[in-house]
Amino acid sequence: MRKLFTVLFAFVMVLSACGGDSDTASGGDDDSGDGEAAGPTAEDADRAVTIPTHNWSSQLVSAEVVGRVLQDAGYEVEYVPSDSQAVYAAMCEGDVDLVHEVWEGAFGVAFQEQVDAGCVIDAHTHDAVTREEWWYPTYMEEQCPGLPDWEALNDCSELFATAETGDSGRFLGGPVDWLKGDEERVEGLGMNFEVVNAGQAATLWSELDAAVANEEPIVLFNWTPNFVEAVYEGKFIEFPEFEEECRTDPAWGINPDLTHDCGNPANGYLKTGVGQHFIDEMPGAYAIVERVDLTNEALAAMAALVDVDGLEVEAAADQWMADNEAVWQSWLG
Ligand code: TMO
Repeated sequence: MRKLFTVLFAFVMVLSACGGDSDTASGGDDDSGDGEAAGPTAEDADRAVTIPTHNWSSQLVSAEVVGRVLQDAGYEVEYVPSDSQAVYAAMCEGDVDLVHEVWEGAFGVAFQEQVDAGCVIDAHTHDAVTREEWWYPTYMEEQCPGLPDWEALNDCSELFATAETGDSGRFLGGPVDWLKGDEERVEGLGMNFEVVNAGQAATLWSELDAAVANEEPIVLFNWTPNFVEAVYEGKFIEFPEFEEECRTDPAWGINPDLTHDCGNPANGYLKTGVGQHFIDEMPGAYAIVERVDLTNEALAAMAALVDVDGLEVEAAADQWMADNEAVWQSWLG
């Protein structure tokens, strides 16, 4: 019975592939006949795969790597610089095909909204386990006993005060499109801190470097996997443990009147999301994208090639691909 179904299904697939949907004409219907290699199939639309680029190093390098793997298989690729929150609505609308670094802490809410709407598909959970949180260099533990506990940090808030923040401590947050709920957290937990957002990721790293050189107080946004752990010693602040309700239900947690009285997920996911339109229009390309798997080691290495070794994104992708040929070859299937 199962065999019969398989045969019938295959027959229907052949019929529909031959049906020649004119708006999904083949881009790479090669007639070499061997038909084994991954690559554009008769069902793939003749257009470029659109990949968004964002404002942190591992994403830029991995976007380049994913694009080159698709190109290697015969697809065209187009990069679309995108806001890292708005990209999920853009993917729902069909303006980009995939987001291959969906970090739970920053983008879980925006991503899930589109998954719930049915236009974005949760295509893969990467091997990487992620954390995005307030972070300090280890020498702060001498100046501020009790770290990494958040209440200990709050008791030391004056240490972090600057002319800009007056009597409040200064927390250096990431660019505003990495929505972390930092201001809401400060309010929800009643902390004596002011959030100052960096314009770009590079500002985080240059301020960290300058503070470490003189062992000056700093608490800033950081994440893992990243290059930072290989270069600086430090820890994440331990806030009350994350639960989904913390973001939505004021009654949850130690503050009965406000949300965000907790940290970000300590063992967050990293996912690949794709537009349903992409699966429909480019099944061959989707089959490759679905196999892309990023590990903590891969992301940290990609970030380090740019932020430690100073390579341009394209050169970093060259290097990572040369060092990890078996990994990306396996994505080709
Ligand atoms: C999404 N990010 C890794 C910058 O937190």
